[in-house]
Amino acid sequence: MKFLSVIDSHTEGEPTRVVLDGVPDLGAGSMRERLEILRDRYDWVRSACANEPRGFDAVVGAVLLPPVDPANDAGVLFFNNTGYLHMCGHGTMGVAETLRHLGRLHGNVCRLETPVGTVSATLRGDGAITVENVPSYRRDKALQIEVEGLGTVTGDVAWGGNWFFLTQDVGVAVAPGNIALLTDIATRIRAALSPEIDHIEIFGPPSRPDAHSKNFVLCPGGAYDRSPCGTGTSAKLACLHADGKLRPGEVWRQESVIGSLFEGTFRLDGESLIPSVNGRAYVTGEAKLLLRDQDPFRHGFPLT
Ligand code: PYC
Repeated sequence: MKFLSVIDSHTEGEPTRVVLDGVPDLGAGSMRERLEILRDRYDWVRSACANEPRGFDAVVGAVLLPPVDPANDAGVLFFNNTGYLHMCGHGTMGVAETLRHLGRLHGNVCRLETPVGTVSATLRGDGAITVENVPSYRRDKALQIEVEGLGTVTGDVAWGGNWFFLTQDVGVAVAPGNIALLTDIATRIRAALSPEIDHIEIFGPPSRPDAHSKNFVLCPGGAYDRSPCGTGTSAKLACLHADGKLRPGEVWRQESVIGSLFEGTFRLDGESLIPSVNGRAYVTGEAKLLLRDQDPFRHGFPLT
């Protein structure tokens, strides 16, 4: 029987499952190299944690590893129900809160190596955590695509640690009652994009008086992000700056489809835009997942 020790948390409603123990040795290479080994040889770790019956489609997993640079606190590889993420904003907050819960942090700042660069998380008390993300930028402005059943949709393509297609142009309110419809629309938009962009972010007016905007984010595995999406908020900041609508240090409050909130801001480092995203993460459980050899679903079953 194999086992995986995990700690579950949520960040503004979006789950993170940190895998602490039970992952086979991934070597001592870069985070990209270790990600390839995890994907190519031990994908069962991902599937067992993120797929039913032990997980569900919204779960983002995070394998915690020793860092390459001992000055950093840990390395982390993020995954979901269908594959691997380059970075994850809400997941970084979940990892930081998990490390604090375990007493593994020495101060209130933790530095984590990801396959796309090192990020930091500053714990501010009461679950509030600010992530300083990788440099973010807009690649395409006002791209027009033809979407089946929708016609022409206009949006930007931006990098915030993952790739996003960002649009306001769908004619459906961003509201919990429309999640099935928004999922269908976002899935059609993704199908129309070539080359593929794996996250689709649809914006609308906020419901909360303290927010600037509300979003619906379709993740690669078909689940929607319950949080306002840390990498998606970073991509949005890059677009707002490129349009001259947000200056360094100004705060953008991004509401999620379920009504939770991230606060985003950025600094400029030469030509690079460095986003910071603030949200709240809470540990929800500690578990040892048991994967018995006789259990036909010990490695989960994909629904997509
Ligand atoms: O917070 O960056 C994020 C994220 C990506 C996918 C789900 N959450």
